[in-house]
Amino acid sequence: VSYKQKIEQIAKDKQSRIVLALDFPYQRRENRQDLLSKAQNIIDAVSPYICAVKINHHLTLPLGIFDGVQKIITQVHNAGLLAIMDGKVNDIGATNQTIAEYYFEAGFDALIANPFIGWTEGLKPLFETAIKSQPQRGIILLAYMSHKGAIEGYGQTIKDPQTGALTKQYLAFAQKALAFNADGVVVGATVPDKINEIYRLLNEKVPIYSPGVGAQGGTPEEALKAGSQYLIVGREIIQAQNPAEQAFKLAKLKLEK
Ligand code: OMP
Repeated sequence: VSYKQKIEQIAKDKQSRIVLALDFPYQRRENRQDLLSKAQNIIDAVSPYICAVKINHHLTLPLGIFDGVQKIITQVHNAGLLAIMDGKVNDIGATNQTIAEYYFEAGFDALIANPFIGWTEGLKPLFETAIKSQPQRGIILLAYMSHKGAIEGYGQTIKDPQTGALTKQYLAFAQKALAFNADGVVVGATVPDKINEIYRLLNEKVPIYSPGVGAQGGTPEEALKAGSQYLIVGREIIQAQNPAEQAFKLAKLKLEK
């Protein structure tokens, strides 16, 4: 069973397409021990209303992946959820492979990567590492990021090296995600028009994950209407008065679509 099929099943069973971005602000050395218990408490509170937890450098740097983070992954799995590592992997293939081997050994089910590196000697060894892992792991590719500066890279007009035709960088990335059989693409909730363009191109063969709801100004309703299948949400849940209630509300939106 692929990662893409697993998360689809969990989303259906739990009736939630919310991926919790388990991000906390910088903590001074003397306060870092609290990070682990804070993370564990949030997962305990919101796990009934989410389908996966996305971990970023916010936790891997201070806690280490084989110490604190592995405990979090175990908790995530015990709650029947999947764990995504937001590594935005972006290096030569041999390095990407080593990065992936460590993350997968720690228990992550999927890894986010940057398609700007290209296939040969870039993404290919990463996809191969994911596919041959036991169980098979997923690779999610960025297609259009949620921040304003994304237009400078993902928003560029490019000339297709094969056909010579002009196209948008993000559409070329979406096309590649299809060709590589990626497990998902990330498109910012802040750019619903681009979500929709990409959605029409992908035709539900590759699901769209959208971060940028709330704190970054995107609205969940617009992202979902445009075609996002999963919402990646951090501060809007973590910094809410009642994170569980907030996660529940966001999960319900999709069902009302
Ligand atoms: P909040 O803005 O707090 O909801 O967090 C969003 C999370 O999604 C953070 O972990 C970001 O690093 C991540 N993210 C984006 O915000 N924008 C992107 O374009 C891509 C990602 C990502 O790859 O998850």
